Amino acid sequence: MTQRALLLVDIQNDFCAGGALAVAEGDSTVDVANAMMAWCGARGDAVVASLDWHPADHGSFASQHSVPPFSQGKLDGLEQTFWPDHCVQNSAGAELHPLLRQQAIDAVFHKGENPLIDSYSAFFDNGHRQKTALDGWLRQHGITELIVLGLATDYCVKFTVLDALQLGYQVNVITDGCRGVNLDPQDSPQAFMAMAAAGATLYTLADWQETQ
Ligand code: VGL
Ligand code: ZN
Repeated sequence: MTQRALLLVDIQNDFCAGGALAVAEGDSTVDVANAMMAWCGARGDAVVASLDWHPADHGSFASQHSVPPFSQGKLDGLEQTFWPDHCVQNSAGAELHPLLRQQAIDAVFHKGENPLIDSYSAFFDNGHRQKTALDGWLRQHGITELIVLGLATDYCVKFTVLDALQLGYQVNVITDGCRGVNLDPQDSPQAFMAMAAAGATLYTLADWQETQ
């Protein structure tokens, strides 16, 4: 038996309805997350969550560069989309969605705290310069397999999944538990294709519950 963990990516108010960087249907990830937490809880699987957790002057914010939100530029030498201010540390927008069953979460991992670089992946910043505590925690708990869902498909879910695969985890993605920003409407389907091509297995919640 492999040790498994459910990883909930950035299911925060700012990515949901009314939030600063609201993703279409972002809220609909919550029911899927709660269903998966119940499923995993019943089997003794760990549940962890990542939080996008930016200082108010984060370099990924368009406001810091006097450019329009969603414009493209460079940050620390890397291609960067400049976002509306979002997930500012300790703000209401950075809190987990109120309907998420938070009591079932064993550990929370913050990312995006360094104002000089963005961090889509829950494991590394975008330059792969610094690691979060997530990989160490998973290894300490003997976890080798992940089930991933959350926000946003085309950014934080995608890069979290690609890093997890590179780190050697077996990765399952619950696709209907994810929603994307979709600056281009093809971004989410392409992100799922990239995850699958890199070795992730894609399931709907119903597929997962039927086959596992
Ligand atoms: C995210 C854009 C900026 C995400 C975070 O959670 O996917 N996207 N910061
Ligand atoms: Zn962010």
